[in-house]
Amino acid sequence: MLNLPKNKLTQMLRKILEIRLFEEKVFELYAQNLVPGTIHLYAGEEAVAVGVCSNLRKDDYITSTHRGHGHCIAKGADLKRTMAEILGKKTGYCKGKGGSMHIADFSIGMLGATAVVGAGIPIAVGAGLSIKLRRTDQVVVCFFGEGASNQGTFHEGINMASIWKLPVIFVCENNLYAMGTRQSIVMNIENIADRAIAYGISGVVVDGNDVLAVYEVAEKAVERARKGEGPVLIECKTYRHKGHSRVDPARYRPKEEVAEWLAKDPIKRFKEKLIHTKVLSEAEIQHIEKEVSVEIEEAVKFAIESPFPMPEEALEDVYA
Ligand SMILES: Cc1ncc(C[n+]2csc(CCOP(=O)(O)OP(=O)(O)O)c2C)c(N)n1
Repeated sequence: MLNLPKNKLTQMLRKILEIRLFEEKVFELYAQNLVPGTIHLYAGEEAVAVGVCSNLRKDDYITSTHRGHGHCIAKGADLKRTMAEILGKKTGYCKGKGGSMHIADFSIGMLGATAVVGAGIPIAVGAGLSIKLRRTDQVVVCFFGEGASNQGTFHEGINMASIWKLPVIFVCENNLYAMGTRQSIVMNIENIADRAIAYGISGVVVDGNDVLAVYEVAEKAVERARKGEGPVLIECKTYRHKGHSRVDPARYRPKEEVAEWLAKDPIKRFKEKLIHTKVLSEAEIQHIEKEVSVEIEEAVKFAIESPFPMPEEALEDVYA
């Protein structure tokens, strides 16, 4: 896998760091009361967004969830406009009216994040149908959690994508918990990927904390979808470092389990692999980290200095 060119691997490292450092900053800003509403952090799951999106073109699409910062950044979102949206500012992607959970930007193929669990799935299937009717070779990636895979939208969406052979890659981020509910309490299966069998498509389980493993599996799925061979369900086994949302201390998780997963941190593993295989030196990695930190500071400054939307703009851009 490390036969990927150095610039590609460096780009992947930069993205994974952007997501982590961006969210650490959002976490701080929340504590300073600068973030309206709540936030759902993605820390610990970055290898999924980066491994998958590193296979996508700008004109490919993604749909996302309430935990969407990582997906947006991995798909090429501008850090300044993303930060401004999270802070509810007019310069944000949705003019500050969407906030953390509803970032969309069609120009980079980001069809939208949604707070309604499972709601991105039919949107992705619709985009897949549009690609098929327009006869382009774009693909759609649909990110969702294992909790969402219990929703009707998952079952109907995946069935339609299968019968019509739509270019949709279903990516389940299985972080073991839906809010405080452990998967084993609500599902009699261990692998969400097994659900693919019921719809006649292939299902693959991958280590979601290994960005290169995710890249490899996604590469094959994207290739198949581009050729018109239909959807694939990829289940990425991963873990969120924090609670469900910013207000959840996550006391329902055993300490040993948390420690075990923190040791499998996707960023630590990727850095170690790059150093071990001499793709990048420790100094080179530190340099990239510094550059990313500066970029994030600039995004924070931009967002803080941007104005809030005016109350009279509340009904603009509303479609019903
Ligand atoms: C339709 C719907 N039902 C319930 C909720 C409340 N809710 C928000 S996030 C969440 C858990 C989602 O779990 P999962 O799909 O596994 O994603 P994760 O948070 O683990 O990334 C729930 C139940 C919601 N937002 N929408």
